[in-house]
Amino acid sequence: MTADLRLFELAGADDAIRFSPNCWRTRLALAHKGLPVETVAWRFTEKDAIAKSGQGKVPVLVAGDQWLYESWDIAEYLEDTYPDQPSLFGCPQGRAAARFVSQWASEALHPAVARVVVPEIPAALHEKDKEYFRTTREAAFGRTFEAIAAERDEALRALNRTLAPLRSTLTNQLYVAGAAPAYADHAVFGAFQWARVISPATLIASDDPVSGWVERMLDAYNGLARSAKRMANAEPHPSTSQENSTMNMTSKLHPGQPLNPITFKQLDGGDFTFGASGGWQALFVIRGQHCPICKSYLSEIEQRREALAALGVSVAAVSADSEAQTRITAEAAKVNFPLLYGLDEATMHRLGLYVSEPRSAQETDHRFPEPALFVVNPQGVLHLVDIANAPFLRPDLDRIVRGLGFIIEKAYPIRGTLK
Ligand SMILES: N[C@@H](CCC(=O)N[C@@H](CS)C(=O)NCC(=O)O)C(=O)O
Repeated sequence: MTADLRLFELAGADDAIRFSPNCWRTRLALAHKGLPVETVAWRFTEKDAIAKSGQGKVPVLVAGDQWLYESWDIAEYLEDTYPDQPSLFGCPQGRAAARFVSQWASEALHPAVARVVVPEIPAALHEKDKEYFRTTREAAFGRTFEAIAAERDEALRALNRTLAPLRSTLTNQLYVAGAAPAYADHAVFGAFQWARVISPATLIASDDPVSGWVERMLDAYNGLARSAKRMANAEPHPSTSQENSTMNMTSKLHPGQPLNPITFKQLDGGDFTFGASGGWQALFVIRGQHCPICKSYLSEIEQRREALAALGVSVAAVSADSEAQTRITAEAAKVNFPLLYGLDEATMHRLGLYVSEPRSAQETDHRFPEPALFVVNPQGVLHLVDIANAPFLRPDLDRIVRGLGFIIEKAYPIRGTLK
């Protein structure tokens, strides 16, 4: 049985603007545990509403007759009260390490992000909070908001330096907690969600490994953080948004970096995720049902499927075809590995694929990718990349099998990682 849980969360003038980094930690921890919660919009000056907790800050979680506060203490409470739900820490050592990560975020990351976003917070606040916020924060900074805003460029450079250990960690693993998100991620990500909800500032470059992780965290827990309301000025302008610019040019993926897992559709109706299986995965991008070379190449892959499986490498192929077109391919090619569909144009650009316009309506009825091969390792890191611009360019499959055997047996390093 779960007690009814109520979470007091900091809100702006608009109830739906929830921007506290500490409250986001708790929201994500509750989602991780799969616990339903009623959230209550709370404002800085509404100290009475949380007086029963014996202090004046949020998050405050009300669980039955207990009034809990301090994001870390709430995380421990959730872990210990709901031990059968997915763990926030994994093990005692994981708990201790998560505590350090949470402290690092509170003591190093939050102040660094605050220098960038604090001057923008008053615009979001309820009238009754504005004076309180300015007075307390200017006293804490020892400077006016105007003086803080004037140092923005230096604040961004300092933030960039603060992020160094997070960046190097996420260069080698998908999440702070390892292969899947857990409390260490919630504790750090709260700061990025704070900035995302409140500020138009771009804290990190789109090719920064931290940026890929932020995207993964936005998608985690059914897109809980991504679906949060943002201040209107925090929404990216259409002409400068990353999504928009990547629609106009291909981007280059970097081997050696975690690949944001991508979900495609399977013909049996289920989803297939590439990039987070915990094993070696090879994904062949094919042009589609209209391409005879794809058909014969699929058969050639099928002939090596068992050899690859013996190495621990699973295989799938994906195209931009419809389900109906993919069924025709499946019947013609007779392969025993997943033939996936649902590769949309945004994903083609994100993967850096070359994209073609059909030469005529007879060729096919949609834009399609030229061939490519991606291999990710059990850590979800991109290990091999081959991207072609024409149907005749396909990697030699026997070399691929031998190469993967060599890579796996000898722990051969990822090549081509310099930028
Ligand atoms: N260490 C606390 C910090 C909580 C905290 O500073 N919360 C802010 C919102 S992010 C707050 O409620 N501030 C109220 C105030 O400044 O009066 C935690 O991790 O929960």
